[in-house]
Amino acid sequence: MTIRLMLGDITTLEVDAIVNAANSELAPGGGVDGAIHRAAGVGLFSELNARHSVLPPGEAIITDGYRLPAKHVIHTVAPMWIEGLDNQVEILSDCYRNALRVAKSSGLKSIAFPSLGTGAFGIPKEIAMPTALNAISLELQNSHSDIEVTICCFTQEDLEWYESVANELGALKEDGGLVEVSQLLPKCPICFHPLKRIIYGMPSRETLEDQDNIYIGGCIIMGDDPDLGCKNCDWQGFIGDVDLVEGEWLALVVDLERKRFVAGAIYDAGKPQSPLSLRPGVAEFQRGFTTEWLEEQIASCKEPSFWIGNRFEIMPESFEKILMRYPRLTEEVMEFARFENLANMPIFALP
Ligand code: AR6
Repeated sequence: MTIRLMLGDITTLEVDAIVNAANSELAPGGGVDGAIHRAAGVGLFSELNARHSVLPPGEAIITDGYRLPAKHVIHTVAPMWIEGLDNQVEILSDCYRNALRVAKSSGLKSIAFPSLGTGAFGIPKEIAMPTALNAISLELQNSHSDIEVTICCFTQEDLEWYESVANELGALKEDGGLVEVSQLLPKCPICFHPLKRIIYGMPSRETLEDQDNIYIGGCIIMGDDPDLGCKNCDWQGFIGDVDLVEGEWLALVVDLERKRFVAGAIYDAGKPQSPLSLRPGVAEFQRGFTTEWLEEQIASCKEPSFWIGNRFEIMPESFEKILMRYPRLTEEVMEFARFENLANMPIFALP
């Protein structure tokens, strides 16, 4: 499985879909968005305009390609870069992942991406380029997709960024232009087999779809339960060992329609030796939770959504901001937050 890197104008590519770095209003903008609208013609504008809807960052929709050589355009919105916000890489990953999912569910065989978020939205290239390669490779692996993926760079500098990231990981093929996906996936530190996430609790049907090799863990998460496993040599590890997720986090389920929290938990990522139940103040928060209870809470939500973040950010005055930043429940967040660790938290209204 490979990702093709090329230099060029994405509007000229004859692929099943090109991806647009759109804005949430789906209004024609500058950059690649402007170029796509100009090349596609007014039909694209009319189709988007008729939707009367906002596209939240990270999500993706498909339209016709109109006068473009590409059959379709998949529109996604990257996060606008704000130094210091901690979920932007996650949202940018969602853009790539959801665009690939839309392509797959539409039966497409080839897709070309621009460097989402690196123009007007200002995501630094040292963050955006590895995120793109990482998100695409994980999604291709997890969905066992054989879709042909191209990353179309508008400048030589961008192309060199991708090449150097892939090269560092030993993933750039010698003749150039092709990145070997298997080299980009996280590897077992013992036998170098690609690692699998261990999912605990209640994975959704979609999470499991096509993922024959994923580990399903037990019901209760303790501080020393592993996050990652190697099927090949039975090594088990923690996300903190492998990437940057470490420290104390708080996960909340929010009923967006009724504007209230329905469940929450504090958990410790990447610190196997410190079970949360032993910490003052945390045991109470965890007391009395069961999976059934949580299922009931979620079922009672008209519009459940999820918030996850550093627990020190949780201040009443920041709730509105939080909801703007995390307005959706993604599979990754569900996995990451691990539902069964949620506590029987008192219900309280948003300010
Ligand atoms: N082909 C391939 N890549 C291109 C092309 C092209 N024809 N034109 C530009 N790029 P940007 P963003 C590259 O700003 O950062 C718009 O106004 C460009 O060099 O298009 O996600 C939208 O409406 C850069 O590497 O997207 C939004 O409001 C990359 O495309 C906002 O900009 C992305 O740059 C989105 O900002």
